[in-house]
Amino acid sequence: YYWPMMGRAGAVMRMLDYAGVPYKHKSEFGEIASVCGAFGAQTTVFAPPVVVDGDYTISQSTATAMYVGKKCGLTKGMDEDKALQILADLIDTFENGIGAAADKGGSSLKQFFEDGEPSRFAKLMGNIERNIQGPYFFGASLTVPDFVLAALTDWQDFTKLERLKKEKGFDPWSGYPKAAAVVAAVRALPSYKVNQLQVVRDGFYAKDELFAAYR
Ligand SMILES: N[C@@H](CCC(=O)N[C@@H](CS)C(=O)NCC(=O)O)C(=O)O
Repeated sequence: YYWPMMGRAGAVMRMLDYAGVPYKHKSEFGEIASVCGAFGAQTTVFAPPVVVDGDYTISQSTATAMYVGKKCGLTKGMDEDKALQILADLIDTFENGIGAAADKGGSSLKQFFEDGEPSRFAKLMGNIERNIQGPYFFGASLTVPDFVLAALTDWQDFTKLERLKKEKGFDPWSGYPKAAAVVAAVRALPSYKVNQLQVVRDGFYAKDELFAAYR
């Protein structure tokens, strides 16, 4: 259950696509509301994405990703405890980091990315980079954190960072070759290209003001 886009459900859908596991994406408001506490349902999950697998229901993008990734067999070489740390680190870097800074405006985003030696962003991304054994987080095989990194990067790139690079010349990923390679590898999967669902729906692209205030 998720809105009609990849958004926070991106990792779950990409893993199911990659593993060839059939699923139904329920994206209408009434369907989403029927399972989410946020919309009044008396369930144990609050907000989308929600995964329902038989009589098992789970939410939170990171928890759903871990549940689905395990079901899809995307665990080869993965240390599950360390993977949970990495998923939380990724949320801190992307949602609580980039996303929260951008919500405060362009100058906050610039400060987050570029102020300090190293910047807060550089410290967070340095940690992510050092967690990638190479070529993927846990070595030779794609596992859950690789798909979560790619989904979070897709969201930030498509909502704002590709435009930021074009207009301001700042490429956040240039200093992190291992992370960039993970994202490129996931984007190059045939299953990634086959699923044409939009990553971002209208209304979620960063506004002109953000770029104007990035100085
Ligand atoms: N921390 C949650 C955030 C969930 C969330 O904010 N979901 C959004 C869509 S991406 C939503 O529709 N929330 C409804 C609400 O909070 O009322 C996660 O990672 O899944």
